[in-house]
Amino acid sequence: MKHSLWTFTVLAAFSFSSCQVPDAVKLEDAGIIPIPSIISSSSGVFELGSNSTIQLIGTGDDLTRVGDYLAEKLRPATGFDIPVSKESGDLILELVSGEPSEKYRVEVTGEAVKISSTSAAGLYYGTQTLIKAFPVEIENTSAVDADWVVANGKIEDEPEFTYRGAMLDVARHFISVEDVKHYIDQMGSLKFNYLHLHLSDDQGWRIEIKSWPKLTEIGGKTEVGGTEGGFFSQEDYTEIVKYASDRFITVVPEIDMPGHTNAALASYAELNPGVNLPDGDFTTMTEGKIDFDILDKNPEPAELYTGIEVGFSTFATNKEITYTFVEDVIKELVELTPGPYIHIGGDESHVTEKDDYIFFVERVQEIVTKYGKKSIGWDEIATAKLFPGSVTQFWALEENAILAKEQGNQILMSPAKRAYLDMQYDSTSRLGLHWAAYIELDDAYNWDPATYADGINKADILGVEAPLWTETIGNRAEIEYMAFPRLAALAEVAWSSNERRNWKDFQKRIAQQGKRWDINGIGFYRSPKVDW
Ligand code: TNX
Repeated sequence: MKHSLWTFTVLAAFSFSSCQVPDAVKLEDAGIIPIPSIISSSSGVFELGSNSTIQLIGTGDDLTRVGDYLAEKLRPATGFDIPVSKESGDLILELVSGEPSEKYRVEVTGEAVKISSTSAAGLYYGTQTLIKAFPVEIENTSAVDADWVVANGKIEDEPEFTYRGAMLDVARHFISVEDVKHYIDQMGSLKFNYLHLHLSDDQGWRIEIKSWPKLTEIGGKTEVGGTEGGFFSQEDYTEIVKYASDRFITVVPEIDMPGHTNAALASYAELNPGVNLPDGDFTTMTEGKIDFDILDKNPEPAELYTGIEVGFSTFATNKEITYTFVEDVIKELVELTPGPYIHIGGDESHVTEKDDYIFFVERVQEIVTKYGKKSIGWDEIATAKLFPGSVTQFWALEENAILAKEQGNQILMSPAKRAYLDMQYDSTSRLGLHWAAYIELDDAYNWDPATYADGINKADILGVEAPLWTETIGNRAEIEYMAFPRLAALAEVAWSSNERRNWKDFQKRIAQQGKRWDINGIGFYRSPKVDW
């Protein structure tokens, strides 16, 4: 009798306590991507309730924005008010004094959650981590019934690389402002901090340049496959820059040159040295060389191009008008771009003579420098003299990365075999190319930027970028299918140290992320490597 009473008491106490304080998955198992540097757990949970409030400690618009962001993220699914104030709160965002860094700390106790950092960006990353520590139902956009608990513990985190980028090719297929913003939202949640926009290519010119209006009037009209193209007005571009910056993401605009310029050459004949479309007649070339004399006298605009060949176009590198043009474009872009970089392209200029290419790349860097910015270019630019601070984006040739390093310049790692989101997952993928590789989720995950290329070490690397080329990708659903889940793998490659990363653990965490994407309505690729 005594015994069963004891059993009853214990059971009652158990069920009573589990009813009062619901369980939460430990922070280690919550599915946080990218994996934070340090996670330690303790017993108990913090529970968000209808009286919860956010308290801001510190000053500045950025701090308020992060507070509002957290509130807006937590309100819909919980149905709670979650006011933001300086008074008091159980969700505390503290901007601490000190050298601003992206490092942040999250401390969860039964009473409160406190996120602290010396920068608003750090607080933003902390809120992203916190959101992922809540049950996945927090992603709902209308109220659902759930226990809004986070396990007690402490997270300390900081990024491995200062540049964590993603690129959208809006030239091969135009991508609308709305779709770019949607991508930015996902980038923000994965702690990316640079959005590279590939704004011009053979198939389209996508940014309004007021001093050269035909670029968009003519060059923006079409896209791959011959469908209608489009372009960003300067207002659209500014809106993207602002939207990104509100999420601590800096836009890097790219004008690809001297190759990949057919859309510009179709818009303005005077830029055209007369190289024609692939399979077209190269009538203005004599013995494989471009006969500039003929064209200087009688330049013709190129035809608009809607195929997917590369390497057939070039600016006339020996004409002064080319540099007037480039300077006008860069000047207008710089006025719209608060970030430090202008991307000058430089890849696959197969019909530009080597000397002409080098001359061009050096002059363009000079123009970028004149307007107070630094250049980024695809790895071929390292065959030219690099200006101090110019960044070489490694995509194909290790020897070019080495050339950059030898010149004392930094490298942005985008190896096509690992980081290209337009590569097919396997031979059955319905979208994508495979000239570099098939890239399954584990291929995108299992590489170390610091040992990937012989002779290129951590200190030589500015960061990691995941490019999405769009020859085969034409709408939001297709973007999502190619980018996710691989973008999350690359976010972890860029943010988390190699020692901290582990494929088996990532497999589990990405499955939880998949549940969030399902709630967000993101149609990701269900890689067979993951038990979704
Ligand atoms: C190579 S990567 C290119 C792009 C293509 C891409 C397709 C690079 C610098 N140039 O022009 O879109 O392959 O995967």
